[in-house]
Amino acid sequence: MDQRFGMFIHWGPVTLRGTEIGWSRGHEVPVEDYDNLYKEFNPVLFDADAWVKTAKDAGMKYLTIISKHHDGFCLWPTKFSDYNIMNSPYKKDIVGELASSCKKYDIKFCVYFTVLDWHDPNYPIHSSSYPPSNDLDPKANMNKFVRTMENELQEIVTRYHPYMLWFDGNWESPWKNEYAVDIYKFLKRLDPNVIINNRLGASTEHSKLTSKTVGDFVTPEQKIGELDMNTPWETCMTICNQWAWKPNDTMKTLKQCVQTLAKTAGGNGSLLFNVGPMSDGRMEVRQVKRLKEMGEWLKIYGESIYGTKGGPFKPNELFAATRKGDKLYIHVFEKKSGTLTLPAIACIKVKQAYLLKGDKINYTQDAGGAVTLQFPEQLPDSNDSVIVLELNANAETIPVAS
Ligand code: JFZ
Repeated sequence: MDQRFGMFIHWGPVTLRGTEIGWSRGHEVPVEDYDNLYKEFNPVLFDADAWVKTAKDAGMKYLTIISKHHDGFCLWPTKFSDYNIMNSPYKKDIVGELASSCKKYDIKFCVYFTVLDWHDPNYPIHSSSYPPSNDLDPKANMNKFVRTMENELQEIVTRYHPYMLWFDGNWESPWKNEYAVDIYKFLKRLDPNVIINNRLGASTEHSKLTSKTVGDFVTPEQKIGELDMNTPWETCMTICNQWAWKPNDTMKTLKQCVQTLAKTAGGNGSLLFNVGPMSDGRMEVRQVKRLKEMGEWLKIYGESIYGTKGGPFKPNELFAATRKGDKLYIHVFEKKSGTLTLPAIACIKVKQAYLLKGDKINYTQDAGGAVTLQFPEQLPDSNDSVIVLELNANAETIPVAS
């Protein structure tokens, strides 16, 4: 949770069409066509170091690559399915090369793995849809399917030593919670330190912890999680709209990107920010540039993000708060008026206030503990200017303001 910011990568032969990974199979792209794209997949410009360097320069601390998405194609050389990268013209271990580059650049390497697999004949559902199809193939064999899944996961864990496993595709009826409980135990036996997300147990609820959750943290998708000091959470969100590359997809502005990160940290969560590289192996120049701009912001303001806790105030459109030691960081998104009054922090005194890496800020604190900050004429950063409040007590133990 201290890392706060990671790169999600959705990629595969489907980028030759520019439609959504998995979901476009049998819709925008006919199944016959989709399932043969791997024969043309030859991303000769793929450079693992370049991708990892892009993550590093963005200020990201970890990276999660899909190893297999719902279309069943494996980006690593697996012994347990022929539908893998070694049978494409490219024939290089994408997952392995990224694992090595991450080691080189000190980025934590993590792996996404889908449960449901519409391509595997042993999995009973063969078509992409939500709500899921009710058409269950009687020739499918879930026991065999689960065995293959275990074998593939064993390869991934023992070969690439992922820091974290990010499961997905746990919402269809053939998947049972018993399978998930077994696989969770199996994985923790293989590597007691591996962290596992909450999309392994059979469920359609990803944002909240439930009594049946199998996994270590929750995963709100395409929305920022709510302030929560108890349950670890990681929001996954796309830099554009589609998970896999789409030509001319609308890209988020720098303001949206920076404020998303600040609101996530302000809610005590992490942000897994998704990039979809192109079919030739490169990431889009405009996306790399945008990520770099986030990195530039983090170079100045990183101390208010990494290793902080969120709260004690709920993030909103005007501001978010993070905290570490005796410091409270107020992320100011918008200057609606000349001042900002924060919810009261009872029994705690603000000793001084200043712009992070900048000048003093005038403020008052009333008898109830509410602080009013006086904004300068011009805030230094139009996306998020951070004001530091130094307290006479530990900021991390302040109860969350209701
Ligand atoms: C899932 C994947 O399907 C998606 O392609 C991407 O990998 C994302 C990170 O995770 O997203 C979902 C999950 C559930 C539904 C739709 C998309 N759903 O229940 O409709």
